[in-house]
Amino acid sequence: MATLRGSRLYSLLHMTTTIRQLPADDPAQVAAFEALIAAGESIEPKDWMPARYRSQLTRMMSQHAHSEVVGMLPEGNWITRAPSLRRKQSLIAKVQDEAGHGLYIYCGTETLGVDRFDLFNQLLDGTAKYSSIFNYPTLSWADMGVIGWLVDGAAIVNQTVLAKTSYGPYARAMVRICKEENFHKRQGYEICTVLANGTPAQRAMLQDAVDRFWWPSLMMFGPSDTNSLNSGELLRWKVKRKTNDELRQRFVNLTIPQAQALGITVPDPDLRFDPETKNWVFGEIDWSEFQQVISGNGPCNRERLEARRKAHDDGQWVREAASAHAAKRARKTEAA
Ligand code: BYC
Repeated sequence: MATLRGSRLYSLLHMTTTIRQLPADDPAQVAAFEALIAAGESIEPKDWMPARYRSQLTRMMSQHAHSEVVGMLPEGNWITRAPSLRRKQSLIAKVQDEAGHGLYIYCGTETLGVDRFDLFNQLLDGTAKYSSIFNYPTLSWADMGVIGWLVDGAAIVNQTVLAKTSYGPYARAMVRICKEENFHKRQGYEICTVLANGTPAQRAMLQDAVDRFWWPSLMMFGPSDTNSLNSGELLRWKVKRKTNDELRQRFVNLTIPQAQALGITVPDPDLRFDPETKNWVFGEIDWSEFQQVISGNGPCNRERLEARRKAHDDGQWVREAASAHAAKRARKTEAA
């Protein structure tokens, strides 16, 4: 595998150094920074920020960018098998949007002083996380509908709140991304509507897709609040504005009426509406499955990374050609 700017060792060393050798922050600067956060000001790239704020954002934003790029793979599998030209066009556009989202967020991450090539290397050598949801297979056309409806729906719930995050470049990227995600969700829900009103076989295909994607969609919001290691710090610095469980509950409350409108069920025998809290109370998530998936042992983790590495290797000539072109232009400008 050809990696950029060195080897797996380079990346591992880089990550270890970043995590272990965070400089000690000046308490007066920390106090001024926290006062800005308390006043609801946004933090911009040239502002002073605690080393830990920088590293937490780098972690979260790079995982998010990787998720967008890996997220292209399960849907990309269905472009050649879309049932009509219209469906093919909208699926291509959606997958292309996801590449764009990855690009905005990698750019945003670079405003924190990291090099996106280091981040790519961490993804390619398997040391970086990306969203658990993309490690599940897409077995039928209904999965394209259900991913748009549930996965993009979950992403919207999470990202609408992130559009108010304290780091300016990330918040602004989220505003644009959320607008596009809304189209993604609608195209997905529209596929689901057509299948729900179709033949018995189409309805069964939709129900099967919901049965497979329901629980993984709830896992997208991360571990329960009691086990979320990063939430305390991220909430204090207003990087996160709601907890994992709050967002998960909001997603369930929004989604169950949509499932009812489609006439399908979610695979949860404990689901019930609580009239007092007005919440849809749901059953226990299988956290051991979640741990397996985020540790690299989900149904498709290996396949996804192999596909990503192949795409990266196949793109080597494009990067070389672009660099040669940029060097030629620079020489011409110098000579002029
Ligand atoms: N998958 O302390 P916690 C999309 C990790 S793209 C994998 O609660 P935090 C879309 C977590 O990283 C969707 N890992 O973490 C794209 C942490 O590990 P480390 C991506 C997960 O950061 C294409 C550990 O578990 N969206 O929607 O406070 C097509 C403990 O968790 C997951 C984003 O990335 C997971 N699901 O909260 C369609 C949004 N959950 O790093 C759709 C930005 C947790 O300490 N990110 N982990 O080793 C976030 O909002 C937050 O980072 C999370 C996790 C809510 C995901």
